[in-house]
Amino acid sequence: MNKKGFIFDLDGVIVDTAKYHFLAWKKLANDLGIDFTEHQNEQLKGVSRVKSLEKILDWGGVSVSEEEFLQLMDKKNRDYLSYIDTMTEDEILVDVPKVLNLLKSGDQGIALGSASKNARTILKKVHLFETFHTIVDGTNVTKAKPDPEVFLIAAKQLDLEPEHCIVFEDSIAGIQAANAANMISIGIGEESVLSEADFVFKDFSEISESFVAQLINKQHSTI
Ligand code: B16
Ligand code: MG
Repeated sequence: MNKKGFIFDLDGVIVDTAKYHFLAWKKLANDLGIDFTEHQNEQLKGVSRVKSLEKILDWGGVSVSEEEFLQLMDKKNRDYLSYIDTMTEDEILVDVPKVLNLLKSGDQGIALGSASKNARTILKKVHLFETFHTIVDGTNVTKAKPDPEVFLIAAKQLDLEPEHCIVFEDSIAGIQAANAANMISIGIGEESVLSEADFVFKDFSEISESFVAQLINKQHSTI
């Protein structure tokens, strides 16, 4: 039987937490007298919390001490956690359960590969925690995407070779990380943004059962 590893990013793939990151970063930035737009928020997708704050301070031309930096990160996260506290399974993105169920019934490896340190909390909120055989998140990695570390750890934990893994990602850095890991990269979002991906779909409603079967059965080089 063919067994592949399917590795899912969290924000922008399984749920849309970008809107909550936006609200929390905007409040923090505005309190510091810095403007923060949705366009800037786009540039923080898939980017770690530390790097996100560095960018915001840089955009605003604001410098803070190391201690203040840590306090600001903590403040943002507390705000963010208050938003995700009310999340339910209704916030799972369209047809994600359909694909997860296909993989489960096909006995495939299912992993999470996210930059978020809150990934486990969010998966529990939307009742998907038990669906994943392994979860690799911001608490488990030392190098952020586009470094392939997060996906390579996931493959290892699934006990599968990287070339037998498929990554679903919404960020450019995440697609680059999947490509660097020698995995099949599937972009979820705009073709124009995710052009480095092996395949791009607007969302999971465009992913058919036969495409999933093809991913499971074909060799890397022949897809
Ligand atoms: P946290 P992903 C990423 O999640 C988000 O896209 C990014 O905006 C966020 O800064 C990062 O997680 C860290 O999140 O503050 O919760 O640790 O797309 O890799 O699932
Ligand atoms: Mg993402």
